[in-house]
Parts: sequence; C-alpha cells; structure tokens
Amino acid sequence: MTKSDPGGSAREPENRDPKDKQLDGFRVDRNSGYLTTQQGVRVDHDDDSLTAGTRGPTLLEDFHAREKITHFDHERIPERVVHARGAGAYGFFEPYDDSLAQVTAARFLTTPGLRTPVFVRFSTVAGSRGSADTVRDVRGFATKFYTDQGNYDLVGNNFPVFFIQDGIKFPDFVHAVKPEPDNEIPQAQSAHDTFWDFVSLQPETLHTVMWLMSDRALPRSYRMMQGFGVHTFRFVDAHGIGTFVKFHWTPKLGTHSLVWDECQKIAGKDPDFNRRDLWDAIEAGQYPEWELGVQLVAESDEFAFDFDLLDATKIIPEEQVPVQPVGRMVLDRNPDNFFAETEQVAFHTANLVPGIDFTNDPLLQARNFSYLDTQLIRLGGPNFSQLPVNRPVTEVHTHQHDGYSQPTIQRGKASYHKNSLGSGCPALADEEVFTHYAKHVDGHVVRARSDSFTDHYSQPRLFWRSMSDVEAEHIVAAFGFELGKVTDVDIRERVVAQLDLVDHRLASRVAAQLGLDIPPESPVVDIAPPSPALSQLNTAMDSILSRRVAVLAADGVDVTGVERLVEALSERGAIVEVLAPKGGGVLTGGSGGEIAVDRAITTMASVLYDAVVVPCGPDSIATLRDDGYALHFLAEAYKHAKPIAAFGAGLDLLPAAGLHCPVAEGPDILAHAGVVTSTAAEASLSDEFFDVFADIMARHRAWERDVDAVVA
Ligand code: HDE
Repeated sequence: MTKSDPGGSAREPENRDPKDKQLDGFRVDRNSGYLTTQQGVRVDHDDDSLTAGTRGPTLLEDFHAREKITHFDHERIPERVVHARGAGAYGFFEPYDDSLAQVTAARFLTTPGLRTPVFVRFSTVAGSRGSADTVRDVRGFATKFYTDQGNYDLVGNNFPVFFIQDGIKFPDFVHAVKPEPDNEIPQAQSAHDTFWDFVSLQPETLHTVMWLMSDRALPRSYRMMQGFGVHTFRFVDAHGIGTFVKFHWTPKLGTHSLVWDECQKIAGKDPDFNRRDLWDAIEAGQYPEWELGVQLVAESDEFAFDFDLLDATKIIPEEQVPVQPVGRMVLDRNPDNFFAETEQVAFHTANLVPGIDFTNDPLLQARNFSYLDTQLIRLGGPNFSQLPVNRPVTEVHTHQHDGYSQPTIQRGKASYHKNSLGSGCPALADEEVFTHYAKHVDGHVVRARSDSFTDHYSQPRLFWRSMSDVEAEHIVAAFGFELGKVTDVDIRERVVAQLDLVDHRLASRVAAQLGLDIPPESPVVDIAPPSPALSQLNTAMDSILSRRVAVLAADGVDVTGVERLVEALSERGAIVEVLAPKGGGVLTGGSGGEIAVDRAITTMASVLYDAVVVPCGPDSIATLRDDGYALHFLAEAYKHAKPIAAFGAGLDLLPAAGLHCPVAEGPDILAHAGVVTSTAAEASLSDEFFDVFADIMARHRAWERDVDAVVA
C-alpha cells in the first residue's frame, strides 16, 4: 500500500491548509499494490472459496473468505437518528477584519487573513440515509472549524428557529415526524397524521412549521440556502465580558428554492439532486461561498425584547438588530471518501473554543448532552474524535486512554493528573485556555417553562405577513397538501384552529383548501411591521453562476445560434447542455456544422434544469414537435415558472407544447413573463437576446406567469 497524493479534488500544493495536510497521514490509495488479507498476506485468488473438491462444502479454514465476508457484514454503522442523509465538503473560513475582537477572544473570528480550515455537512432531517434529497424538510448546516485553538462546531440549520423550546420534547417531536412506528410509512415526509397531531397539540411548533411550509424547506441547492446557529450563543471577550450573539450564514448565490411539484418529481428522477449539485459545483471549481454575519446584543439588553432571547422558536428581526458581516466561508474540496469523512464526522454543540460560550437556552443545554451521547453509539465508543475528519489540527494531550478501537499508542506510565512519574505532563496551561463564562445562577429547582416563552403566535404571524403574495400562496398550498394527507379530521381542524390564532386569512385559505368550515376570527393582539429580510424575493438575484440550462435540439438545429448561446451563458458561469431525442454523438446543423449532444432528453427531465432554450432549425423543430418527451419537457419548465428562450423556428415548439404565450413577431426581442423570443436566428440574433435571457435567469423564476391551466 502507498500513501496517495492529496485527495481527488485536492487544492494546489501552495494552498493546502493544515487539515488537508494532516489528512495525508491517513490517505491510502486503493489503486496500487497487491491484494492482501488484513494481515498483509498476499492473495492470488479472489473468486472462489476454499472447498473440499470443486463441488464440495466450503471450509472453515478459508480465513481469506471469512475475513472478507465478516468485514462486509460489519460495514454499516447506525445512521444518525436525525440528519441521516447528508453531503459534506472541506473549505476555509476567514474573517474580514478584527471588528469582533471587542466582543470575543476567538482568534479564528478576529484575525484578518487567518484562514481556518472547515468541514461542512449539509443534511435533511427526517429521512433515512437512502431517502431523496428534495423532500419538504429543514436542512442541517453543520460547520466544524479546525481552529488553531481547537475545534469549534457551529451545528446549525437553514431555518433560524426550531420546532420546540426544551430538549426534553425532542424525542417526542422526532417520533412524530419520523415514519409511523407500526408500518414505517411515510419516508422523509411530514405529511402524515402523527406529525400534525403533535403540531396541533404543541403550538410552540407553529413558527418553525410556517418555515417548513414555505419555500425555505425546498432549497434549490445547498449552495443557495442560508444557515443559522438558531440559539442565542454568547461571545466572551478577553476580560470575561459576555455579549449575546446569533449566527447567520448568507449564500453569495442568493437563497433560492424549488417548487413543490418539481421536488416530488426530482425525488424520482435524481434522488441525489442536492448532493450531486454540491459535488459537481466543487469539482467544476464553482466554489460555494457564504458570508458569516452576527447579530450582537449587549447583556444589559437581555430583556429589551418582547420575546425571550433564550427561546429558540424566536428570531431577532434583522430590522431590530442588524446582521453584521464578519467573514466568509468557501467550500473548495470534496472529501475523498464519503464514509470516512461525511459519515464519520461527529459534530457537537459543546465543541467550543475560547471566546464562545453557551446561554441557558434549554434546547441548547439538551443538545450539549445529546451530541456526545449519540456519537458514542453511532461511532462505536469514545475514540471517535481520533477519526481523521474529527481530529483537531492542534495538538491533543489527554489522560483518556483505552476504549474500543484505540488507534494511538500512548507511551509512558502516568495516565492521570497530577503525576510525578510523567514529569507532571501534560501540564496545565495558564494562557489560551477555555474558561467557562462566569454566569450567575440562582433559582429553585423546578420543572416548568418560563412565562417569557408562552407567546407562540406573534412570530409565525410576523413571518406570514412578511411574505410576498407568491410565497404566501405556496405556504397555503403546502398546508393544503400536508393536511390533505392527514386522515384524522380532528387533527386537520385543530391545526386550522391554531393557524387562526396566527392569522385569520391564513386559516381561512387553508380551511378552504381542505373543505373545512372557515374558523371564527380570533382576536389579534399585535400587528408588528413585516420583516423584509424574511422574504426570499429580497434575496440576491444578480448571478446565473452554475445555473443549468437545457437546449432542446435535433438534427437540423441552428448550430451557430446554439454555439453563441453556449458562449454567452458560459461566460456568466451557467452550465449549458444540449439535449436531443437520442444521447451521444453529434447533431448536424441546418446550415452546416455540427454540435455534440450532451444528454438524451429521455434520461433527463426539465426539473433537473433551471432554464430551457429552444433554438432555431426548422428540421430540428419538426422532429421535436413529434416528440412527446420534448414537448412535456418544455411545458413542464413553463409550468414551473422557469426562464425560457426560443428563437427562429424554435418559436413554433411553444404552441406545439400547449403554450400560448405572447411571442415576438419579428427579430425584435420580446420578453414576456420569463419567455424571451425573437424570430432571428444564427448570426442575425442580437447579443442582447442572451443578455435579456441571462437577466431573467438571474431572477430564477417568472412568478408573474399564469400557469394554472398548463398540463404538465
Ligand atoms: Fe440536532 N441532533 N438536536 N439540532 N442536529 C443531531 O447528532 C438534537 C437541533 C442538527 O451533519 C444528532 O450526530 C437534540 C437544533 C444538525 O452530523 C443528535 C435537539 C439544530 C445535525 C441531535 C436537537 C440541530 C444534528 C443526530 C433538541 C439547529 C446534523 C446525529 C435539544 C440549530 C449534524 C448527531 C451532522 C444532529 C440531537 C435540535 C441541528 C441526536 C436532542 C435546534 C445540523 O445528537
């Protein structure tokens, strides 16, 4: 066996960080050497077991076959009880400046130019390891910072709030959302009785349920979603002074979502949609980037809000406490081995470095117990922090020893503190140590929720009232879908009654979807101003980087037009693929030339692309208009409000697909409801056509389009 060069997508040697270099010590190249047993004995035959005669029984003494099968039998470890399905990547974090030095001693946040290696794992929550990516769910966004003061884990989600306030409810909540215990149905879905039963009886869930019913639960890409630490944490400065902090990750590409119909179809067409997207983007060098922001609240303002900072079902509206940008994170390297790295990575909310500490948030307090506990069973004992992906890049010296699969050989006799036989080592440090924040604690032992946690309706209302019309429509449709799957009518009614306490119009619209009576209007006590930061329509919409564009074509296509399109969109970072009735080979152009086919239309689907183009070419269009897959492709993209461009004879495919939208009647460009058309083709098509299309693509969807009657 030989050590390989740094992994598959390793960085250039000069850019390698300490974590990447550390992993070299563990990387082993599969593609070299001779086949051996685990004991290093060479093997010359791996196809047949050792038997008594060629047709006789297999012998127990076949240690090679037994070892091989035994290891195989033990390949699986328990999947995570939640967040079982995920995708991970390495990268780095760097602060913009030292502005946080006033509030935290954490060096990785305050040293400008200091690049801290990170490993990030994104995940869905409810589904098992083999479930589809594009389900309606919260997404995990867990970051391990390998800082020069030890590992810090920010184990967040893509929603800023959580379903419950106290960790003791977590097993109840998870049991309710997971498949029902009698028949283990449904997989990776909240649309079933037990989940909504729980929601209807536990109104603290409502705020996060609003997020779950919104487009936020359907991210287009892990690269296009926000991340949040959720809890209020505490920064601690060099003098031990605390400041409350909420963490926000904001994606450079903007926050974008799929639509629900699309999600359900992708779950069949490409269940790895989000995982593949992350992997492919990093392989292509289109490194995803997020900005880290913080909301800071002085300890003296702890009670300045009409909610409790310790309540994880609440946000601090950004309009009240602005998010201050402090640094950026870039993911630029895929792991070498999914199991070793993404599956074995172990996050823990209690992995802290000097300068960051907890608050009394009862959800956070429970998590501080749960994560270590869960790793013990999942990773088989107490030595999991020595797995390569989990090792800090700082030196580790403890008196902990032994345990299952202890990989290190600790030398010396003294495995206790204090000792004289080991020269008193390892020694206690007196600088750069973690010092727990000296918080004052005083109270009676009670099992009770604080009164300051009882308002469950104001913030779901704030969220609902901050939505644009189209986002609100999606929320109502999502409630209609989910509750429509609930078989117990009492549960449906109870949920609608709870929604009425949030907003009467919301409850009425949901009731109408379900054929239930409109509930009586509940008195609304507060009407807070909306928070524009909550609407995804206010996200960044200035880039088409890594958007996927399908070009529908057949023999006779306008090769010049397609080449110009590919060039214009690729320059802006989009990925353009030519799809034809048959995969492979080339298409011949109507006016000469040829162009390679990237995929067969039948192996793909419109839901796997962000935009569609129908180029000119009378013969190409004549073929496509008889191709039901091509017509469905186009109609479905239209239905999902995706940008569409057609030029020259390509315009004729729109009505053939049942789309009767306004189109250009001459070479002048017409852009209407996300459909860009011109009768010009080949070299006569103006460059502006591509610019207009790219601008529309940057907006992601044409929500103004009327799609109700479109069959797809
Ligand atoms: Fe987790 N959570 N959680 N959680 N969580 C786990 O830890 C738990 C909560 C989150 O990619 C488990 O290693 C409790 C909030 C992420 O490996 C487990 C409570 C937030 C991940 C666990 C919560 C999260 C987990 C399962 C309520 C957002 C995936 C496997 C007190 C801020 C990390 C594991 C990865 C994973 C327990 C609530 C995020 C069982 C008890 C709130 C991103 O320990």
